[in-house]
Amino acid sequence: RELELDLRKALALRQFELHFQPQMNLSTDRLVGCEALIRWRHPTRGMVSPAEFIPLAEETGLIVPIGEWVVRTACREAVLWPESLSVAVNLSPAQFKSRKLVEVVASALSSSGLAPRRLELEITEGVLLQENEANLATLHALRDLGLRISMDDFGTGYSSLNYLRSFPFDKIKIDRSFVADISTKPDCVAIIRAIASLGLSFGMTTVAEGVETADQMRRIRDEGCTDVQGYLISRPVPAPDILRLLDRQG
Ligand code: G
Ligand code: G
Ligand code: MN
Ligand code: NA
Repeated sequence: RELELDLRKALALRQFELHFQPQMNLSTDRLVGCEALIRWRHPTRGMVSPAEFIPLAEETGLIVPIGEWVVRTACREAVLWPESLSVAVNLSPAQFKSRKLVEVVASALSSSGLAPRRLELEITEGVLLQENEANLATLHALRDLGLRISMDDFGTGYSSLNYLRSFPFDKIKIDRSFVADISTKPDCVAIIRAIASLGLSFGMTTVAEGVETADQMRRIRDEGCTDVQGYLISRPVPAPDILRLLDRQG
């Protein structure tokens, strides 16, 4: 496959970029962190979406070197930001199978000089679904480095609630499908309220994802989520734009 051959060369040819999407705290209305999202600038296809190439990178194992580049680059950028801002990196299931993961993350932290508490790793339920014991041990080893762990896309997989018992996450990211319908569907309001309350009981931050309208934001505030992320705050942007957003907030 042509895309696969191109993907093998993309790292060496420096075709990847990281964009960052800010997250805002709802009690202070200030930016508290950014999620790093990879972008592939392909020489002929233009920007290829990670939704397209991350699955391919997973199948081929290329996610391991690409993921290493992501975490190193994210730490190097975040160390230039104010200390109040954290950076979140997405990890996919195949990265958890790599023996090197903990070592790579530790090395990214120490070589960048980023304080470990400013790094967040986002995992989806798929990670815990596979090889439960080994993956739990990896999660604990990562946590022992001093960083934070988020459960991404919460509410979309199976037995989400059980995962909250098996591992103490620092943050729950409420899947944007619930947010998308919050203005029109009472059941989505009820689900978001329940997750916010669960987060409060467990001492976890709750971030509503995909917030696009002022009405969604108002409802999310009312339901007790602690943070928001979405186009209403900002689209994912290159690192220099994050510094401009911070300037504007004063
Ligand atoms: O940014 P965008 O909405 O196009 O991202 C699409 C998907 O790709 C999301 O599910 C996101 O979590 C995933 N993704 C983006 N960047 C990374 C990355 O660096 N590593 C992994 N594993 N997934 C990523
Ligand atoms: O799976 P994960 O939650 O990591 O994916 C994040 C994805 O969500 C990114 O691809 C990002 O571009 C996208 N995203 C971020 N904010 C919004 C939003 O407000 N609306 C929509 N539709 N997508 C968003
Ligand atoms: Mn994510
Ligand atoms: Na998500």
